[in-house]
Amino acid sequence: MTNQNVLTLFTINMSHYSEKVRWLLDYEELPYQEQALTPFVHALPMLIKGKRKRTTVPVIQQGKTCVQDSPRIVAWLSKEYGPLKSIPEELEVEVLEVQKRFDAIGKSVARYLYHTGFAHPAEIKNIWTQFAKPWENALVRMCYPTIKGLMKSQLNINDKAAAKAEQKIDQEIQWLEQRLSDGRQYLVGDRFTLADITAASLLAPLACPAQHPIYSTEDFREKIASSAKRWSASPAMEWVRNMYAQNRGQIWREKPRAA
Ligand SMILES: N[C@@H](CCC(=O)N[C@@H](CS)C(=O)NCC(=O)O)C(=O)O
Repeated sequence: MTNQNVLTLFTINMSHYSEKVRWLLDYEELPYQEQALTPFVHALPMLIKGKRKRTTVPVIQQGKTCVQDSPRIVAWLSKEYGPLKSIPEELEVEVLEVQKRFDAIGKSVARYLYHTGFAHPAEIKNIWTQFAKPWENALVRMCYPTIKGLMKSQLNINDKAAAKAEQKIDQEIQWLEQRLSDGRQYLVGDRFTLADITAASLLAPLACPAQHPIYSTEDFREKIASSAKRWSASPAMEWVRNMYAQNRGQIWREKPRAA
């Protein structure tokens, strides 16, 4: 790959949508460099790169091209590097439907986890600043109450909304278990696809698979995701952990660079 062709993936370490695209790139064996951003500090660069009035990660960049939003990134990768083995042509419609379904619960998962997670500021600050430069580290720790307030209003984190998020997650877990009830291993067809990558990565912060560098830590499991223990022995969460054990491979063979 020439410099112009290098793929750069902008992520946040705790972000499950980032994990979805990271997993896809790893599975498709598309070489990329990951740049890990510090929450809050990420907003302006992502707003500028994304050009969509949004501040979200993941964003993928190749030369002057930047694509924001995970399903748009999937479509762009399919166009540039397709056909992708995770989206077999004959299963494409169904695979993309399942992608849409699980993309739609990402916000509920984040809302639900931050609702309990914010009771553990030391752990949240440590995770947020894993890749921070010294000035970012100081800024995020100093502004934590403000950042927390902004996130609470932006993500609508309150008791009522968290209870609704719990119901929504519960419904999707039931859908997943119903889908797997005939003994199938994969969500669409008889092979591993983007449908499995999306479902497993969007549910990973609840299932806390051992392979994930953030969700597997004791601080994350015991503090941030403590409320998700209610599902932890469910067949759906076991399926997520199996997908990780069997199909994820090593995450961060190369540590991301701080952006
Ligand atoms: N629809 C987007 C959602 C991405 C998203 O919500 N990302 C979260 C992290 S998991 C984020 O960037 N939050 C910070 C922000 O909105 O500025 C996608 O699929 O990429």
